[in-house]
Amino acid sequence: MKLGLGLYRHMLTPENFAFAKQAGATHIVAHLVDYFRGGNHVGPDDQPTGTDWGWGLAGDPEQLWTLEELKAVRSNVEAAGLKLEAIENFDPAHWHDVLLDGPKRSLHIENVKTIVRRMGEAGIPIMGYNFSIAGVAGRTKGAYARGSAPAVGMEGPYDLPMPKGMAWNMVVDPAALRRPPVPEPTATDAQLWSRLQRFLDDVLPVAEKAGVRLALHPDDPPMPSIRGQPRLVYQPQMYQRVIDLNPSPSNALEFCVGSLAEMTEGDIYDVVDQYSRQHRLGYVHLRNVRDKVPNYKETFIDDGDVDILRVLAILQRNGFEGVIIPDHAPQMSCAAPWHAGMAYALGYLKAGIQFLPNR
Ligand SMILES: [Mn+2]
Repeated sequence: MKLGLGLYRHMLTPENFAFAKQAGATHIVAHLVDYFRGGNHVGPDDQPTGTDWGWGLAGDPEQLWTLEELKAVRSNVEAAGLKLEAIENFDPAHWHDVLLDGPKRSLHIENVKTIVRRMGEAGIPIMGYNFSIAGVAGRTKGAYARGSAPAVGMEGPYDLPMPKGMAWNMVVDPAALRRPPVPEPTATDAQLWSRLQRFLDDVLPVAEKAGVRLALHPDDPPMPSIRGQPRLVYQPQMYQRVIDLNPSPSNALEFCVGSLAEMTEGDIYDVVDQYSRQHRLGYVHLRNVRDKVPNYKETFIDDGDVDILRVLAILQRNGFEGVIIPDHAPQMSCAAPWHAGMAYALGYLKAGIQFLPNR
């Protein structure tokens, strides 16, 4: 098992790579989408939270990530003595009509295939993604964690209809901001699953050939619906359905223990055992949480409902050899709140991994 750190786009700097290395990480998971452009957030270094217009503006629909750009991220990571394990999340500007089944679907499927091919050529083995119409919406921020540390959580459902012009909690049509919101029609559960099935069937052959695994994140937050739109994986057993949709070895999971623990059904240790036994984990988000949707709160890694050391032991027993990253951490009171929170989580995980038997 290997330890990694996830970095947002604006954090992909030599200083942060050195920080990861110093904290004992060997791998990086890089976000290339700028979640903070034109949005209203508490602070640029924390998790994006945003407003009813989501996190802000999606990227340039005409400009896919280039091979040179992907190679540069990899070589910058390697220059710091680390490995680039994954890119996390497609830009909604590049694939929103795959999620919405809109008029640009064919073009957007080609966009995804192009990005996956380029990742293969750049030697980046995993693409983490979240197949969600409304995205990571409806979370609140407060002094929820130990010692009143700022953390993310949920304080009830979020049912305000999603307006047209948004996808995946970002604005994909900036003109929508200048007109009264018109609700995006509600998809059914069956439509959402059929969109995923078509996506996997279209893209997985390309991914296999490129040597890239697509790793699906469960819903964050895992509610049956957000903003009037259905969710895909909001109970643990729904992850099995994703695996069973397509037997390709490139059909993998971005296994988020925190989101899985926020779900109202299932025992988290059984869930970790069930999926790690099938060897379908791309990489693991490992964070702790207290309570369940719609009222859960993110916590320090040693302080929630989940025995993280027990999770590590199950992953080890089932032969998981991939990367775990802290995912999110509460902010700590000091000059570098995000970095302190991550250093704390990385140190805890590092010790946990070192303490495992037969490592
Ligand atoms: Mn996660």
